[in-house]
Amino acid sequence: MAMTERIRSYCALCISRCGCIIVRENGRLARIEPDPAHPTGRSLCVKGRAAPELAGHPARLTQPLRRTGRKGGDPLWQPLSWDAALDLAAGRLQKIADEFGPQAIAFSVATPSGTAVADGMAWLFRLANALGSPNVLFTTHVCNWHRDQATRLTTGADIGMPDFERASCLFLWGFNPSATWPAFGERVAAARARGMKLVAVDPRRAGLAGKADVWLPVRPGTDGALALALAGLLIGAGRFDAGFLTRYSNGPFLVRDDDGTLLRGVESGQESGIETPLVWDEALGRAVGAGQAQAPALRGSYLCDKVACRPAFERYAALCLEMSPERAEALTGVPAGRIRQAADLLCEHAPAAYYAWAGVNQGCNVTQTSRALAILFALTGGFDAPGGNRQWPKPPLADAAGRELLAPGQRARTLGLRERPLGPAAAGFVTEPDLYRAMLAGDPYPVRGLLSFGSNPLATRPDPARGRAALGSLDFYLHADLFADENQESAALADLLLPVASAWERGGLCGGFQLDRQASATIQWREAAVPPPGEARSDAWIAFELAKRLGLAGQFFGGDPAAGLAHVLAPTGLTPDDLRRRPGGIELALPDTPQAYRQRGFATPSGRLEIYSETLLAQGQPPLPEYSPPAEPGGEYPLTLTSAKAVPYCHSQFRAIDGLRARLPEARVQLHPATAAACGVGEGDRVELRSPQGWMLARARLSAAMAEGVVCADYGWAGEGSYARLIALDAMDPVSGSLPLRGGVCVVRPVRPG
Ligand SMILES: Nc1nc2c(c(=O)[nH]1)N[C@H]1C(S)=C(S)[C@@H](COP(=O)(O)OP(=O)(O)OC[C@H]3O[C@@H](n4cnc5c(=O)[nH]c(N)nc54)[C@H](O)[C@@H]3O)O[C@H]1N2
Ligand SMILES: Nc1nc2c(c(=O)[nH]1)N[C@H]1C(S)=C(S)[C@@H](COP(=O)(O)OP(=O)(O)OC[C@H]3O[C@@H](n4cnc5c(=O)[nH]c(N)nc54)[C@H](O)[C@@H]3O)O[C@H]1N2
Ligand code: SF4
Ligand SMILES: [Mo]
Repeated sequence: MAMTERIRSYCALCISRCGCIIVRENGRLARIEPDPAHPTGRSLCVKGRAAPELAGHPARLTQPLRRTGRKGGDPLWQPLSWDAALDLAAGRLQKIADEFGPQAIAFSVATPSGTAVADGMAWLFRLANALGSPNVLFTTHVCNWHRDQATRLTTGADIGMPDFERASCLFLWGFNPSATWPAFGERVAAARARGMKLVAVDPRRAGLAGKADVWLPVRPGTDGALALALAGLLIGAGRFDAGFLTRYSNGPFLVRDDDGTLLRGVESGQESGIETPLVWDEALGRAVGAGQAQAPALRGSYLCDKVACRPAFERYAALCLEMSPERAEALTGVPAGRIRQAADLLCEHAPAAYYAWAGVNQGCNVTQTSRALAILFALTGGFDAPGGNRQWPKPPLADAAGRELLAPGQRARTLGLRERPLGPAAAGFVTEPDLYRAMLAGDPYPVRGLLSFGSNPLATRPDPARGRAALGSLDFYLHADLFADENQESAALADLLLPVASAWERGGLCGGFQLDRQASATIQWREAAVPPPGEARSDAWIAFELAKRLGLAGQFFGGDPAAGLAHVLAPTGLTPDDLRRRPGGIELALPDTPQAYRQRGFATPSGRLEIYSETLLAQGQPPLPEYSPPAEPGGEYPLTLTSAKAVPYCHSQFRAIDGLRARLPEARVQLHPATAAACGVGEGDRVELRSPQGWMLARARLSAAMAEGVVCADYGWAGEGSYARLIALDAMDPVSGSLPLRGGVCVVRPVRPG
C-alpha cells in the first residue's frame, strides 16, 4: 500500500511564496498542490510544480568538490569530505584576512526574490559581519533598492502594497505580476473583476497589461518623464489633495532661489534658537515657522528679507508642468492622449494604488524615477490610505544579520560607500564595478576572497568578460549552490564548490508573506519535505559550520542553529515548536492603523513626505525628481533594448530541468512586426542583437503587443545567448549604483544559416 502524506507548506522559490500542500508518497516528494486556505495559496506556477524534478535532479551537486585543474581550463573537480572542505575554506579565508584584512573577503548572495536563499540569508550576512567583511555583492541595486529605499527618501517607507480589496485604480508600472508574482497577479485579477481600473506602464502589453484599461507603451528608461507628465496634468487641473500636501508634505517649505536650500529661521517664541524651515503664511503675509502657519502657501513666489523664495511644491509643479504630454510623447513614445486618459483615471479613482518593480529599477536614472513615482501617487493622498498603497504590519522578528558585529571603522570601508553614501553601500551591499575593480586592481584596497551563496553575476550582471577576469583573479572563491551546470558560468571559476539543499530539502521561516494584511501577519515554518541529495546541506548550516571553524561561534549562538532560530522568533512570543505544530502558519494579531503618519509623522528627516529632498541636495543630487534621459537610439543603433522575466525560469536558473527547459529552450527577442520588418527580420528567425558593448543571438518573436522601436530579449542564458554581454559596466545611477540593464541602444539583424 502506497503511503501518502499531505503537508501544508509554502513554495520558497520566488517572491510569491505560494502557500502549498506537499504530497509525499512513500517518503518521496510526489507533487505540490495549491493550498487555497493559505493567504498566498490560490495557484502554483510551473517552477513550483517542478518540485519533484528539482529535488531529485541528477545534475544536483551532492558533495563538496575542490578544483584541481587550472582556472580558465578544465576544473577537474575532486570530491572531499565536509570536514576537509570546511577546514580548507576556513584556512584560506584566515590566510587572506591575516595578509590583507577581513575587508579583502567579499560575500555574494543570490536574490531572495527569485531564489529561496532567504531561508539562510540572515546567517550569511551575520557571517560577513562577524568576520569583519563590509562587502556583500547583492542584487538590490538592480532589483528592489529603488522600489524600497529610493521611495524611502520621499515617504520614509518602502512602496508598501496595493490595498487590493479597496483600490479603485491600480497602476502596474514596469511590473508584470502574472509572470513574476502569481499571488499578486491573482489579486489584481480579482480586483478587476469587481471593477477596479488598471493602467499598465510597460513597453510590452504582456500579462495583465493585456487587460488594462489604459496601456502606456513607454520607451525603456524614460519612465521618469512620464511620471512628471502625469503629475503635471494633475497639478495643472488642480486635481490633487492640497490639504494633505500642505499639512503632511514639505511642499510648503520655502526654497531659496539663490542656492536651492530651504529657507530657515527661528520660530517666534522658540527659546532654543534652533532654526526650522519656514513657509509663507498667506494669512499673515510673511514667512513663519512651518509649525506656526495658519495658511501655508503651496504655490507662488515670495520675497522674504530680500531673499527670493518659492515653496518646494511650486518648484516641483514647474518641473512637472514643463513636461507637457506632448513633450513626454516625444521622449517616451507614449501618445499624449493616452497620458491624459491615464491621468484622468488616476484622479477619478483617487487615491490610486501602484506597484513598480524591476522594469524601472535597472538604469542610470532610477533613483529619481522612483522619487517621481512616489510623489505622483502621494499627490492624491494615497500614502498608507485605504485604497492606496498600504504599509501592512509585519511580525516582529529579531534581525539576526548582526550589523552590530561589524566595527564602524570596518563598515566605513564598504566599497562604494564614499561615492554613494545613500545607496546600498550604506547597508554593506556593493556593486560589480566597485567589486571587480578591487579584485582586479586592488583599488581602493585588494579583495582576494569570495564566499558566494548562489548568485550568478556572470549571467545576471553586465560585462561578463570583466566579471570572469575578476572572479578568476581571486586567491580563493567558494561557491555554494544547488547546481554547477553549464549555465552557472560563475561557479565554474570557483576553487571550492559546496552542495546546497534545495528549499524542499531544508527548513525555512517566512516571517510575513507580502500580499495583504492577513498574509503580512502570517508567520510560517516550512519543514523539509524530503532529505537532501547526497551530502547537500542548507546555507544556514554552512554559515554556522564556517563560523565555528573561524572562531566565531560566540557570535553564532554557540554554533547552535536552533538557538539562533529561537532568538529570531523571541519578539513574537512564539517558539520553533509552536510553529512546527501549525505547519500551515500562524496569523498574528497585529494592530493596523491606516495613515499612521497623522499621529507619528513620516519617517523622514523633516517628519513630512519629502517632495524636496535636502538629503539628496546635500549629496549634490537634484532635490526634485529631475528627468535624465537614457541613451538616444539612432544611427548604427536605432532600437531601444530591454529585457523581461520568463515564466519557466528565475533569472539564470532551472535550465537543467527538462520540464521547464522544454517550455523555453533558447533565448528569444520580442519585437513589433513593423520594427522587425524594418530590420529584415521574420517570425522565428535566428537574429543577432548588437549593442555598442557586444552581441547575443536569439530567436525572433514578432508581437503587436510591443512598443515600436523597442526590443525585449530574454536574459540569464550562458554563451552566445547571453544578454549580459550587451551591457557595459561603465555607467551607473549616481545614488544607488544601479546598472543600465535596460534602456540601452541596439540593432537587430537576421543570422542566415550556413
Ligand atoms: N518567473 C519569474 N518570476 C520572478 C523572477 C524570475 O526571474 N522569473 N524573478 C523575481 C525577481 S528577483 C524580481 S526582481 C521580480 C521582478 O518582477 P517584474 O518587475 O515583474 O520583472 P520584469 O519582468 O523584469 O519586469 C517587469 C516588466 O517591466 C517591463 N519593462 C522593461 N523595461 C521597462 C522600462 O524601461 N519601463 C517600464 N515601465 N517597464 C519596463 C517588462 O516588459 C516587464 O513586463 O520577479 C520575481 N519573480
Ligand atoms: N538583463 C537582465 N538582467 C537581470 C535582470 C533583468 O531583468 N534583466 N534582473 C535582475 C534581477 S531583478 C536580479 S534579482 C538578478 C538576480 O541575479 P542572481 O541572484 O545572480 O540570480 P540567478 O541567476 O537566479 O542565480 C541564482 C543562483 O543561486 C542558486 N540558488 C538558488 N537557490 C539557492 C539557495 O537557496 N542557496 C544557494 N546557495 N544557492 C541558490 C541558483 O542555483 C543559481 O545558481 O538578476 C538581475 N539581472
Ligand atoms: S510563483 Fe511558482 S516559484 Fe514562485 S513561489 Fe509560487 S509556485 Fe513557487
Ligand atoms: Mo530581482
